[in-house]
Amino acid sequence: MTFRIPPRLIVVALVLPLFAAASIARAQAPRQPPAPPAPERFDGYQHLRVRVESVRDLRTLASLGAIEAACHGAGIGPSDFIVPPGAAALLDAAGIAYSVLNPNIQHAIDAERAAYDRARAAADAAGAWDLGAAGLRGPDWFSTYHPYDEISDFINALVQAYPALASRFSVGPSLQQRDIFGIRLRAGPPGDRPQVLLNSMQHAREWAAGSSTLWIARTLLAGYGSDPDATRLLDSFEFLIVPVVNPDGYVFSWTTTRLWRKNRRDNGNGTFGVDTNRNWGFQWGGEGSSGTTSSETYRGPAPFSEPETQALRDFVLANPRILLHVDVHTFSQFMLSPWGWTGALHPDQSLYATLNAGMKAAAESVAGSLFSAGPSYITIYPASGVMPDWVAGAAARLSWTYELRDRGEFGFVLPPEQIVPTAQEAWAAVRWASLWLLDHSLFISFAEGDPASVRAGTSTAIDFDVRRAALDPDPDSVRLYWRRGRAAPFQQAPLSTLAPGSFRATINPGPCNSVVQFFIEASTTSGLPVSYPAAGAAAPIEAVVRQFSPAFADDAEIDRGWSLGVPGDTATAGQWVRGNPVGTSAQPEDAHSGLNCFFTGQGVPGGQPGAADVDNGFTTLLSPAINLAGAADARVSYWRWYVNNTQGNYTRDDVLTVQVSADNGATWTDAEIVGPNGLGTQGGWEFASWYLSRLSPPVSPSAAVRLRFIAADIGTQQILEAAVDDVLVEAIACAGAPCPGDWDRDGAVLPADLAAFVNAWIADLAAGTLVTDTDASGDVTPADVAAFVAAWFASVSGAC
Ligand code: 0X9
Ligand code: ZN
Repeated sequence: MTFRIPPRLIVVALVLPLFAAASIARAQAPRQPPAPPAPERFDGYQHLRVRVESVRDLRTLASLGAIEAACHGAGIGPSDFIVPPGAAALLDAAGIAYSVLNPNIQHAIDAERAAYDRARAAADAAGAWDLGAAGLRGPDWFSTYHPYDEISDFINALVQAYPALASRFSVGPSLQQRDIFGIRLRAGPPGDRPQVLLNSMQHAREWAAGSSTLWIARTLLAGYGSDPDATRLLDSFEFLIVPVVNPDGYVFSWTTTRLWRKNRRDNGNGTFGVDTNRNWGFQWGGEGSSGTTSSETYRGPAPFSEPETQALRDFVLANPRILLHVDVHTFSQFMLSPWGWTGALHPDQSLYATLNAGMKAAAESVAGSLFSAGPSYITIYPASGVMPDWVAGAAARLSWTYELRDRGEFGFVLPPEQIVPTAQEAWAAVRWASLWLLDHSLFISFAEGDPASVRAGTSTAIDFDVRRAALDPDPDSVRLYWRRGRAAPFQQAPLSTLAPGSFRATINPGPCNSVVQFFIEASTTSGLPVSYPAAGAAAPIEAVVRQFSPAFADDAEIDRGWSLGVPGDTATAGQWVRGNPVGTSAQPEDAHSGLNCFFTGQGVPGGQPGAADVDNGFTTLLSPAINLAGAADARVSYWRWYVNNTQGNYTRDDVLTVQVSADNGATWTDAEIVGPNGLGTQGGWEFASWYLSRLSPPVSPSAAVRLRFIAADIGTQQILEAAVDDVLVEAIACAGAPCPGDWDRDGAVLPADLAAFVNAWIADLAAGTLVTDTDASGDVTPADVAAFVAAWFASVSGAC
């Protein structure tokens, strides 16, 4: 195939005259040499997912000229490589297992270029691209990828089409003096509105990342005034979108090497390129970055040595109202929160976890693509000097890396038909996070979810968090207001601080079966009041006061009837045992408490971590039947340990599944699934707790409740170890039924209950909600008053 220089986009210019500024920007960009060498070809190059089992395997791959395709750095486990023709046969000979994700990279590259040439010819013939904005003729601009100049022209065309909403800006020049341009989107004057920064293509070859941020820009603009979300977002935020952070690399990926990643720095020793996403000056130089100039993750000679990172750094610093930042990449379908440089959790992890879950669900709801979300280091791999770590760490903004489609089938050369579906997923996630931040000035939450039950007693603790979301909280402003029943005035609960942002309120609830209502108030440091729930006293949380009594407690010191493995288990090694574990790098040395715990497979002292881990299937730890008959709910808690070295493994396997059954094991409901990557997969004892009533679907307590822990090693073999200790199941119940005369559920039967009932009955006559249909006749009648009065008299005379 002969390479054709992408023709300068004059078509759009004919239809939509461009601003002079844009022409100047383009005039500054160096022209391509008149006859560039033909692009490098990748005929017969294959994209493989290789099961790397040793450092020797890595050396073999390197000697075959394998290119790391997802930049994990050298590691054991499944990793993607692009290998030259013939390499697969040599891997076979070396006994290294792999699966073929793409049998010939060049086919995808050829198809991609053919699609561009076709679209380009159609645009020339029609005299325009269809920009989806101004109703132009011609091929859809998003039906193909576009070279740098055409992207620049597209930005100008958007600005031209939406002058009231959009403007072009420049972040600065690249190393080769190309403009790193961006588009600013907002409706109305700037005011002090928060900003959202989206940038893409730090990595040149990740073309679908660039088309996605451009598509988001177009979607916001085209939707303003018609789509309620786009309208609200442009009314509330200023969006700053920088589609091509690394223009030199991007141009090179069109002209010469399609799979080029880094910028085009001449390293002076025959190698080219610094990975800008290892060059940021926060924890620069650490794990997951390379000092070798030829490496795909070469960090550069010093933090911020590159003009691209300098310019973007200065741009972020010059825009202090950036609240949300997403650095968009491809591929592998992840939403990655900080940190990348350490496995330690970010101080705002609870906020990040909430946003991770919401963005993942939003992206998955578009077309069913699966995304994984979690802190970068433990969810994909360590990387230091990455932009989001600097944005979160040095500039204190909320920051993510997105990895868009796919999971390896096409990788960086994603077919153009997937440009729009990929962008729609990115947009869904960005939209969800931005809207969430508009609705949440502060992040107020209960550790185990909004309580449905509180513990009976005179001094009951309610623990909750008040942390930053869009704004910072004033810790001195935090209050919890509560009352017995539904009618008394609210009172302020005494509070203590458990940790920064974590609080404990102490209340004195009424007897079992009464209710308490409560809500939280706090202010931002800027004085904005926030209530949780949002309506505060008008719609508080209501919880029933109940006894929490241990129905089953097992510290694993003695045999309390668990089954270590069940019929149907498939693991050939590493089955559950109970005992005193011998530590390896994967398995605990000590039980959580006492000597013993449950764990998967006993290693030998000083043995390999892979010895006696779970292999080739799953192994089940099954509890004895637990009697929860008559309970309203139950709380299950335990300490678990789980190690799964699946970093960089994009397929969903190798998880620890915890399930519960209310029918003695006939049917099961998932309680939690730990892994395959992210939180809870790095070893160490971790506490988990959940309520039967909160599961999906909710589980009703019965006389034969069972728990099971299933540790699975599916697919490629992993080092996998699980352990469980200190299982506690608490029945949540009251001895009797709620007192029928206690209308306001404050725990006392008083004349006020009669008055309250009559008021509610009068309201019900009009509203017809049937809350006062005491005699269950299906209608609100005077007989209901009579029935309630009778119940009230029975109650005061001691019937309950
Ligand atoms: O390695 C990168 O820079 C990103 N992945 S990519 O395949 N697009 O190159 C991921 C960076 C995310 N951060 C960490 N892994 N720490
Ligand atoms: Zn990337």
